[in-house]
Amino acid sequence: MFPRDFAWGAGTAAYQIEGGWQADGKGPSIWDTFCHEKGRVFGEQNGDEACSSYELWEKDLECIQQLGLTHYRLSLSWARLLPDGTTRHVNQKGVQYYNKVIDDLLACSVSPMVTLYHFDLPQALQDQGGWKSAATATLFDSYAKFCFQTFGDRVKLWITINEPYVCAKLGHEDGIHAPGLKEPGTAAYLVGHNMLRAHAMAWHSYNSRYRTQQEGAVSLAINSDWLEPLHAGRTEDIDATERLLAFTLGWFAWPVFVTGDYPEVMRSAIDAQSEKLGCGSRLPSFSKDEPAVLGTADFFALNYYTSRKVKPGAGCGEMLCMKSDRDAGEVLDPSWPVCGVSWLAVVPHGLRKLLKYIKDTFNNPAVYVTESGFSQVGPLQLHDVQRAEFHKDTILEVAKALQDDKVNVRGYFTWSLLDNFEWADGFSVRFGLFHVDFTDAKRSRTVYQSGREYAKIISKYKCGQSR
Ligand code: GBH
Repeated sequence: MFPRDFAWGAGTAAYQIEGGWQADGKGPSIWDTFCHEKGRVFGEQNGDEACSSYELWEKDLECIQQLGLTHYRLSLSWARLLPDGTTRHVNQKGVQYYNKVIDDLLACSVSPMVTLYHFDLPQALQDQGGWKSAATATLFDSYAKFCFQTFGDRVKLWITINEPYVCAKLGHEDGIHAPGLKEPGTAAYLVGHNMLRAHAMAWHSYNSRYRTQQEGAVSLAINSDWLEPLHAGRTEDIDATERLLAFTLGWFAWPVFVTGDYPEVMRSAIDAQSEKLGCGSRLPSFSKDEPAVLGTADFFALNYYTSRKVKPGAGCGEMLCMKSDRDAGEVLDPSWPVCGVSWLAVVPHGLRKLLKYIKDTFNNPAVYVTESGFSQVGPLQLHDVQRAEFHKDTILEVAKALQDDKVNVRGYFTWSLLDNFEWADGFSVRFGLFHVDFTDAKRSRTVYQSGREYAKIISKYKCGQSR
């Protein structure tokens, strides 16, 4: 059912697991700052220690081996490597840490997939305007080149930026992620734009300087729900679905995979709203003098969690906001169970549909499902039957996408290897295949039933029949 070289992975992100927020010369990131402010995160929690993976990497490696993963997706902390965000000063201790992680993985025949940016901008760069500033994109490119140069002899799968949508919207429109800005209807578009520029520059750097020697692949990870009109035959719902898709998946996938520019539907909706409110358009344009953004992905990296039904939405009155621009309301189908966090309706078959859509819309790219996960809240249940079922069902949908729809799926990464710091929800939401005891100084890791089941699936297919 699965190709021989299919990637069976699990993922984590630096701020969510490492801890060691001030260890060995690491600079602060926007998540350090954000969590240390009152009222930002559930229970005033923070990632100061998290899973202590900076100290306990060997324990993570044991988990990885216990699952039999072929791939492990981790992110690098920019501020651990470059404390002030620039290559003026390199923190060698940080370099040593990631060198050890990468070398240990390879020694165990596990291939690393490395994300350069998973929400944790160096605070020093935020102080100079953060992602709203065009200069941050250039500094990201320097950081990316530094990482390709330092680790690219061993890392063959790169993700530049994880979920630019989440950084832009949750960080700058809603203010519920770092840097906690609430500038509705303006900042998110600017941030998204600079992130696309940053990604494109880094891809071009890899392409022109490192690809020939290192022979790796570079992309960005795009999160998307599967969206369907609330009423299949109703024009308003169909239009609203098209708009919401353009403002989420399309926002980043269209420039990179289709036209080099934002979806027409997105631009015209923003322009129309701008005119109504008597302000200029807020969606930036790509300059012809800069490296093209079109064609800057060697594969499609998809983070999939859930699905939505869509109808025209309520805006925010006369105010400027993305909600009014996109004019789409999201509804859950009553047949979809909601488990754990309120946004996560369990819809494995949505992934198959989304994969088919990606194949048809983006010219049949190689696709990695770089995140797929299921959360647990409330009392700890190590016997997490629902999560085990979720991964089994979702992997079955991937198999159907491969076999019946001929989607070129190359891998599946569960989110997450470990229970970890779940951003604004702190430690109250658990996504791991291993439980981490955050009350224990040793941060002991215990496998969930879902971890055992995932290991069985992997061992069944890892060296299984080739197609
Ligand atoms: C992923 O994003 C992240 O990459 C990962 O770090 C994280 O741990 C994982 O999700 C689990 O959350 O709060 O109602 O505004 C997934 C995409 C998009 C899902 C934003 C949650 C927020 C809904 N996320 N969405 S709400």
